[in-house]
Amino acid sequence: MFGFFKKKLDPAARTVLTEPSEPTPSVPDMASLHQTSSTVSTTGDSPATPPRQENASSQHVHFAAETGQPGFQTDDMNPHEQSWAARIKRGLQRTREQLGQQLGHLFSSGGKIDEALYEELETILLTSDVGISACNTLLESLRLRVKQQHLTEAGQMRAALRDALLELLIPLEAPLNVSTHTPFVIMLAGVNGAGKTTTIGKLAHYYQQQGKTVLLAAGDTFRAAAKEQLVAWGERNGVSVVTQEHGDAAAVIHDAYSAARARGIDILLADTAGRLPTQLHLMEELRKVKRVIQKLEPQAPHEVLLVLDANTGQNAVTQVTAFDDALGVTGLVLTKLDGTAKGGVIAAIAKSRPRPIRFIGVGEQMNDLRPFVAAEFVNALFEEPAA
Ligand SMILES: Nc1nc2c(ncn2[C@@H]2O[C@H](COP(=O)(O)OP(=O)(O)O)[C@@H](O)[C@H]2O)c(=O)[nH]1
Ligand SMILES: [Mg+2]
Repeated sequence: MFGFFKKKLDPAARTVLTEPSEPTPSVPDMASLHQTSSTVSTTGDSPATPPRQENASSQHVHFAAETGQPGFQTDDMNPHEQSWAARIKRGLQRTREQLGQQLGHLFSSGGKIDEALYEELETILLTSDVGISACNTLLESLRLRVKQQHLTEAGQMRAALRDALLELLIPLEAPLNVSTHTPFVIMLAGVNGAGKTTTIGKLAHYYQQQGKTVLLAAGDTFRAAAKEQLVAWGERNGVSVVTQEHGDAAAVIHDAYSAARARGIDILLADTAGRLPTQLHLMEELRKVKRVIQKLEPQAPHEVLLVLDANTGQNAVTQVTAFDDALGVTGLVLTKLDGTAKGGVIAAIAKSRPRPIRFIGVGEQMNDLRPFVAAEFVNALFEEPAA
């Protein structure tokens, strides 16, 4: 891993500066590197940071080219957009097979709208992890539409259900506005394996494509390989990563914030260790991260992003509630929609603890993350399967 990097030692700050050995689009500004390295090293003395002996010597900043330019070349937008449409459709394939195809069957049965039809519909919705509450809401909304529009045939219900689902999901469509603060701090939280680190890599790419500068903070100090995983994403994106050998999440993210501010970075993406909401001491660690950053910037973190694995189905709802109670969740990322038939959980979230779904993940590649667009999601779900 580290063989990819040229290491530079700054003896005064005792901070390791590393930059990708690959040719980057422009030459690093060494003055800014050194300025930042001293910023990083001095924050170890901050009262907000728990004192640790090796603190200063154990800080690492993996520097990428410092240009203010995106390190990643953008794709041509049109093919990219097309491929996203294909990706989301493919990504929702399993949910569509479960939900969409069963609905298709039901609606193409040629029957009349009657109680039996509503009952069948209820069963289909529940098996797609829509949840009881959202299911009831959808059925009520559907009954109303059927009445208002004087629908009688089962086939006419398809569009009505689609509209009902869209109405339920639209309030969750609230794109994240990162231009309110510089640096804009996004802290990612969630259970182990939800996709936090991968999402950070994808988000770094996403924001770079918009011409924004990004810094990553390796706040998962529990899992052995977590830091290396983040550094690898940094290398792929050509962005810098702040790490520590023996730090805790609060110390790493605190120092990363100082570095980001010193360098005028637009967005700081802070990784954290996975935890279950029942692990109270770990939830307390996240609250500490918040408190420590707030000493530097009272408004930060500007976004607490809860990353949810869509495979967990109804359990995702439990996670939203628990993390929100403990931390104040401001946005959600729903990952791995590509591998699950449980995409209906999105409706359950909308009903039980609505929080904006900022992004959805439909694969492991850099481009497999996009802002949540309710109509796009519903369309992909109701799309007829390709012949
Ligand atoms: N198929 C698929 N896999 C994903 C997605 N997001 C993350 N993963 C995979 O999920 C696994 C765990 O991800 P990771 O980011 O390490 O989770 P973390 O523990 O929350 O940081 C990795 O193998 C990722 O490649 C997604 O949207 N789709
Ligand atoms: Mg991780």
